[in-house]
Amino acid sequence: MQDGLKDQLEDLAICGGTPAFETPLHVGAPNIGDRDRLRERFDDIFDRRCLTNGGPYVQEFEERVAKIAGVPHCIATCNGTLALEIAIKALGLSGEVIVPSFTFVATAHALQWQEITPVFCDIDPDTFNIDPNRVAEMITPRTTGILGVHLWGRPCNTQMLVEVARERNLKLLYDASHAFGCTHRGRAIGSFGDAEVFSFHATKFINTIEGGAILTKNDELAEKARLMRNFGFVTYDNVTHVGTNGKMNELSAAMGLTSLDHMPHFIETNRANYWSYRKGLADIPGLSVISYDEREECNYQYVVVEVDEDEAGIDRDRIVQILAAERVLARRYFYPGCHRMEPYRSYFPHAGLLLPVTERQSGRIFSLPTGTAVGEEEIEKVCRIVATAVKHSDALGQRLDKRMIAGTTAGYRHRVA
Ligand code: T4K
Repeated sequence: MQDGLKDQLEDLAICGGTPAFETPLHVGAPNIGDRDRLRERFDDIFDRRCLTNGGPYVQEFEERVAKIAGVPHCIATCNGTLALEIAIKALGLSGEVIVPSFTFVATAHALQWQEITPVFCDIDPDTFNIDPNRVAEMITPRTTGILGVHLWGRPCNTQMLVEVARERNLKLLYDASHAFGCTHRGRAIGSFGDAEVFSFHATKFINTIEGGAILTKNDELAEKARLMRNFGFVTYDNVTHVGTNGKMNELSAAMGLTSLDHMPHFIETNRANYWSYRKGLADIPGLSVISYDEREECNYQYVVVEVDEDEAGIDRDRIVQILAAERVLARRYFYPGCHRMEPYRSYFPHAGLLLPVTERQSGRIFSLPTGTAVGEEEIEKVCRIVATAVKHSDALGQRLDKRMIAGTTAGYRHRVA
């Protein structure tokens, strides 16, 4: 290990070697912008004593996000899940809504929370997004909408989905949590369907610590969502809609504005990291990094690797386990699919039968750390670990007990160094 890169089986931490990293590398380590500028904004907020309830920073954040998404309305919220819940309510969804299972569980929960049944639809094996050819088969008389997810920032087949929605008179909502700053056919994500929702959680490339937003072109829908975000208050003593407290606060908006100031830099860093991984993993049999359409704008927020176990000689879970021992906390986003999580697993025990692609693909993918917290040097090390694991897959297979794998990443979850 002369160059600090691991080549031999014994170099690997899982086989007794020293872990490659002293401090864990996380998927989702937040990007922090210019701290001085952020402190200035914080001071300004405290000087003005306007901390929340539609202050000037939230308004500025909404204007800038709306402009990037190319829509007239942005309603900033305290997180992406609340944004989904409000959008679902404001659109009047009820009964059943068709949604992919291969997503973060918040997508399904936002429906179930309002006692709307998420009807899980399979994904397209190439895009990993909801398969529009399967959507029509899932429609029943109780269906009121489709909730697509632009997974990892890669767009859904919006053309086909809008056709189905129009034909069957369904609302079309997108969970665009991963897709801020991305385009599809040259048009900004945020501008498709009846409405779209972003997440600005700390783990997203533009973050407001916690935060989200609803984007729409529909004036009436925007007005409703805005009221619902603030308990339904029209004026001080007049409530016209059932509402919740979904407001973004001023400190979060200041964080968001400071993030936006650095947006080109964050994207460029993600893009450079993405290509370093592509290069570093290119010659490893059985491994491929999911691609982004270079003709479009992408945020490259997720570096996702697909493992073909037959070719690699090692499965996804073992690779994740080997990386965890090196303190590289790769994540299996979004294994095992919502239909295998509660309460959905109990409600629909046989859902997997209709989700063969989800079942297969969710066992093959993992995400690697990116963002401003990692650079070329770390990526080279990570790639070499993976290459060594694949090279010695036979020997490793005999040493590693698969039963140990399930808890591997969970054990590191809260050890954010
Ligand atoms: N729809 C989709 C498709 C989504 O992906 C999400 C959120 C939502 C809806 C809902 O949006 P929000 O309501 O969250 O705005 C994380 C995020 O919490 C979640 O926002 C995100 N998706 C999801 C993909 O990832 P977990 O449970 O995996 O989080 P956790 O605590 O394991 O953190 C992820 C990693 O980030 C850790 O390895 C440590 C690192 N980290 C995290 C935080 C918060 C840091 O280094 N520093 C930090 O401050 O869900």
